[in-house]
Amino acid sequence: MNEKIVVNSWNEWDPLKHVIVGKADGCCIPAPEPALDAKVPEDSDMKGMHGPRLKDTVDKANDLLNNFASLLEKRGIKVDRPVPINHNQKILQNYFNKDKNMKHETAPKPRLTDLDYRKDYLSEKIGEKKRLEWTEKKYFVTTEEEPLFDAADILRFGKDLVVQHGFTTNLKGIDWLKRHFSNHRVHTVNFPGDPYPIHIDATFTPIREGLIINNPQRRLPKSQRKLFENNDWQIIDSAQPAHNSPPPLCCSSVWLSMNILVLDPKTVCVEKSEIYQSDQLDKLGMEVIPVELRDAYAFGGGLHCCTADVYREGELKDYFPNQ
Ligand code: ABU
Repeated sequence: MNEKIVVNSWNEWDPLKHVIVGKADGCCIPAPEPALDAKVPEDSDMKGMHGPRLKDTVDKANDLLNNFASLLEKRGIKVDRPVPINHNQKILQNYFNKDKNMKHETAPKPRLTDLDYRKDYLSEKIGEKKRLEWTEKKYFVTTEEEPLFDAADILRFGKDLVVQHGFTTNLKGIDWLKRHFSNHRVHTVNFPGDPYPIHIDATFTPIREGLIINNPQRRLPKSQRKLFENNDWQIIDSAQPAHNSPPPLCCSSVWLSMNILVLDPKTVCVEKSEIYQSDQLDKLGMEVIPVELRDAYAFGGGLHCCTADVYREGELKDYFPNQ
């Protein structure tokens, strides 16, 4: 029972050996709050709805997540599953007091090697409060009072961490990361094409050393490309999504097409219906493993969102010696 767990994951593409796959149990449609309103489109079917999700949708999402977990296990990857918690309850702590939490995530997203889950959870709660202030006052300054970051805004490239500044990660949060990861170089990026910058993992996706796909509606500005260009990394437009709209009661965008899980530098899991993204990755020389997950998107996102690396073979490297 007291099995020692080694956490080691320095980038997004080294061979994956141990991972967490989320569960849909207890997930809710989040209760309305101004920050959420800003993210959910006017014509969304989520408007005016909140509370526990219907059992048959939870069961369907769990079937898909279980199949995904089995597929990974069959490939020799150790898979852990979280213990479900009841999200439909009051939250009260230093920064946040909300009658109904109603979070809807399928998994924690601790995509850094030594951030603990609680920190991630707290930062998410602070994030909701701060986003609310941002939405009401309409400028970023109010979000800069306290450190706020979300691990899903952070990409690991060995010694370099690339962090999106947006709704879920503020500049104070990025300063916090700089202080706590003093052995790393932390780079701030943003993607002006994204009206609600929440999480980097449907925008900028490393495939393997030297190659990144970038959402063509949210291109990295030229001024922020130097790090990659100076080190001969290629940034190419991703393929278009296969769908014109997200599935029902889902607050992520259609760009979950890019929310993929790289198993090793030659193998990648892509959502089964995302035929254009699969085709592009196939042409880039990857073995593409189709994974059906679209009916679980509403529970917190795609293949990258619902997983968290525990162990990838490999060590800390410097991919960007020319800073
Ligand atoms: N976590 C990915 C969601 C980003 C998006 O909706 O585009």
